[in-house]
Amino acid sequence: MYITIHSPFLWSLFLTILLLHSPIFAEVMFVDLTLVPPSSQANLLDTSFSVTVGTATVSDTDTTEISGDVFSEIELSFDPSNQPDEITTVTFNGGRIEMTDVSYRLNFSFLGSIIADGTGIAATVLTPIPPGSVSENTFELSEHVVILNEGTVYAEGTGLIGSQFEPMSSDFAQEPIEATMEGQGQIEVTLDHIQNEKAYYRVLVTLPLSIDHVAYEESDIVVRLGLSGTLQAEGWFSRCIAALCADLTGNGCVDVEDVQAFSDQWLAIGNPADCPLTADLAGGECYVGLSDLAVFADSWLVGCLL
Ligand SMILES: [Ca+2]
Ligand SMILES: [Ca+2]
Repeated sequence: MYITIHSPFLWSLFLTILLLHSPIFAEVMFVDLTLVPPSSQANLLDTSFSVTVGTATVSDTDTTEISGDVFSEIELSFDPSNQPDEITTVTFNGGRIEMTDVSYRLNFSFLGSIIADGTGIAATVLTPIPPGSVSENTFELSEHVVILNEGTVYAEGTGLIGSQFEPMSSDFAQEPIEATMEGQGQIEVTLDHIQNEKAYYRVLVTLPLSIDHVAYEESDIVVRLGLSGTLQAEGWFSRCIAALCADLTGNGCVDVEDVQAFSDQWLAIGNPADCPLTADLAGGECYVGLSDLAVFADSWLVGCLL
């Protein structure tokens, strides 16, 4: 069959493929990490609310269950048997983590009490200066931030303390709290199974959280919010492990016809849970971009009779 390449774009894609045609380098995977169900080990956080009046501090604690997801971008390499070799970077790109509501009651004995409620609180995780580095499956939390950006904390007092303590309200949507972290997180990638020329991997991220935030400070009253525990989230990605994954026309050879088919899906986006894009050869994020092109280029002319 005689094929003509009409569009200049197709030509440039074609030339890029020829240039990229080289051994594969580290691959970037886009993984939607979902928080695992809360247990005593993870996603059940201890929170605290404390009020210091003068030199006396009264505090109360409550637990909160967290759920939701964290979008991540992971760069890693694979050995010839498709086992994960080395994870080099991890970048968190947001997502939404919900907290169940919390309430606190602080007793100042005969002086009265302060009642506080945290409702509708949600947060997101970001890497301010991407990418975040990973060494031996460990990353520094100082390279990432948790931002509380939804929900409110409302507190008011009764009795004598109530007359000293103006009702306080923090709206995180109006004034987000950006919490920097210390310590180290863990990231693990394991090969789960291989099916239809694709390898499927599981990612597990463990992130110890410790937030201590001054929510209010006026004359001799200081209000602090605390949060500690472990966030754990898991996700999946797949990658093409056979060169003929790039044979999009299904004739057993990766050639210019496949470039045409590839370009038809170039920059297309679909639902990762049921991805219709055959050209999504890498990343498993159901998007056809440069990392897919690199895999395509690596498969160039495989199976073709020359
Ligand atoms: Ca083909
Ligand atoms: Ca892709």
